[in-house]
Amino acid sequence: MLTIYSDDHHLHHGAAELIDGTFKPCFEMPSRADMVLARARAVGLGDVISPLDFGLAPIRRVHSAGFVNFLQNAWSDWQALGRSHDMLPMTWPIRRLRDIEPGDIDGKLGFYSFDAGAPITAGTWQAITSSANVALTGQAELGKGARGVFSLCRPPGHHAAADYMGGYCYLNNAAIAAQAMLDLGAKRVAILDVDYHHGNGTQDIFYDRADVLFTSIHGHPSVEYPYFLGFADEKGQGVGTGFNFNYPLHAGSDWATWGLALQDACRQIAEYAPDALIVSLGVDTFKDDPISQFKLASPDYLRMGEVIGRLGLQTLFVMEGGYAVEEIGINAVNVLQGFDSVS
Ligand code: SS9
Ligand code: ZN
Repeated sequence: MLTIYSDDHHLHHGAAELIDGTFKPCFEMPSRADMVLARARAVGLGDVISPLDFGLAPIRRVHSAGFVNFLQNAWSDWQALGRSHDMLPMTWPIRRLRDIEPGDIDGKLGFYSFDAGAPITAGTWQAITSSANVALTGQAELGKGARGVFSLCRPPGHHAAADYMGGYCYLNNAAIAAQAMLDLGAKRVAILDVDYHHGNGTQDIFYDRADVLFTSIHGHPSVEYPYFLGFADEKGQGVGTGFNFNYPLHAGSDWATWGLALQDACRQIAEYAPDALIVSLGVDTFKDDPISQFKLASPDYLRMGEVIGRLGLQTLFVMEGGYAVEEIGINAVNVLQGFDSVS
C-alpha cells in the first residue's frame, strides 16, 4: 500500500495540554507519526511519497472562512502581543452566550475551540495544512485507481468541525478528503471512524447530508471525551437522516465486543454502496493506550483490516489518534497489512 507522508508534522509540537485539571506534556507528539512511518518502512508496506500542495480551496470547502482565517493568522496575532509560548484558550462560548467572533486573539481562541487540548504553536499552520495535503494526495491516488492508500496525517483531524478545533485536531483531514472525492465526481462516500474517541467534527460536518455516510465506534460519551456528541440516537438530520451511525461502547470493550460493532458498521456501509470508503484510523483502542479504555490487542488490528478489506471498496486510511507510542506503528500498520491481505 502506498503511504503519503510529510516531515512538516514536526513543526507542530505542543508543550502541554489541559487534562485532569493539570497541564501535562501533549500526548499528541511528533514521535507518533515517526513510529508509524518507521513500521511501514520496516515491513515493506510500499512506497512512501510526499504530498502535493492543493492550496486552501479544498480546505475552505469544509471549514468556514472565519475559522480558516483565524488558524492562518493565529500565531502572528499572538506574537503581536509579545507572546512566544503556545496558544491555549481559556473561555468558551457555551449555552446562552453570544455567537459573535471577538476582535481580540484570546477571544477568538475561545470562540473557535471546544477544549484546551489543542495548543497552537509557531509551526501549527504549516503542519495542519500539510496534514490536509497528505489526505488530499491520498484521495488523488485513490482517484487514479489505487485499491487502498494510507495518508499518514499528523496532526489528526476528526474532532475538528467546520468552525472549531479541539482534541488535538485543527483541520478535519478525513472530511476534506471526502469532500474532495465528491467534488471530483463521487456520488457517495462512506466514513468509518475507528478511533477510540467519537469523531464529533466529522459527524457534525456531514450531519445533514446524504452524500456522506458517517459511522463511528467509540467510548460512550456519557463517560468519555468528547462527551457532548456520539450517542447512538444521533441518526442525522434533514436529508441526512439515516446516514449517521454511532456505536458507543463501554470501557473495557475488547475485540469480541468491538468486532461486532465493526460488523454492523460494515453492514451499513455495504448497504450504502459508496464509491469509496475513508477510514479515520485511530489506534487508541489499544489496551495499553494511556488515555483510553478499550482492550484491543495488536493482532486484533490485523482482523480489523481484513474486515474492512472484505468490503471490497477503494479505501483511504487517514491517520487519527493512538497514544501508546511504542506500539502505534505495529497497530496502525497491522490494519493496513490486514486490508492488503484480502485485497
Ligand atoms: C482523556 C482526555 C482526552 C483529548 C483526547 C483527544 C483524542 C484525540 N481523559 N483529551 S484522538
Ligand atoms: Zn482518539
